[in-house]
Amino acid sequence: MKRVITYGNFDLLHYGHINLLRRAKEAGDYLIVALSEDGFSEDFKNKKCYFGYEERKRLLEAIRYVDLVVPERSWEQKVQDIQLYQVDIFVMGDDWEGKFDFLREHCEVIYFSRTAEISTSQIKTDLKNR
Ligand code: C2G
Repeated sequence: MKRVITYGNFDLLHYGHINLLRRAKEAGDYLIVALSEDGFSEDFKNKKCYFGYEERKRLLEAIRYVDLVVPERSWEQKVQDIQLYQVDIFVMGDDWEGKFDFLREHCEVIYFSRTAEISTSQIKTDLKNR
């Protein structure tokens, strides 16, 4: 069984995220999502989530492609996660292209193209301008 992992806030969840999760699942058989905890997101990613961790976790668990949601608490946990969850493939959108190549000694690394036309900031702007 090929185990895949990916990381993110997934807030506000939109079809760009779903496109990523679908391709991540298609790359293997079992998809783990390491979901940024609120504190990590605010303190280290400078992103204040609209939905709290528990709500974002429930949303992700309702997606057919997602098999397990675990917390992302630090930038440094990826190698440990790959070992702990016996991960074969690490996946991220290509806005992260090259940033996680150091993981190639532990597992396959794939960067999928982002869904260009949508982003949470774009959604917020569009809603404001309505
Ligand atoms: N994504 C995408 N297309 C979009 C928006 C996002 O493919 N239009 C992808 C991103 O490339 C990422 C995933 O969806 O792979 C989650 O996006 P975010 O929630 O913005 O994740 P990010 O804040 O980049 O956190 O340790 C890694 C970080 O936690 C990644």
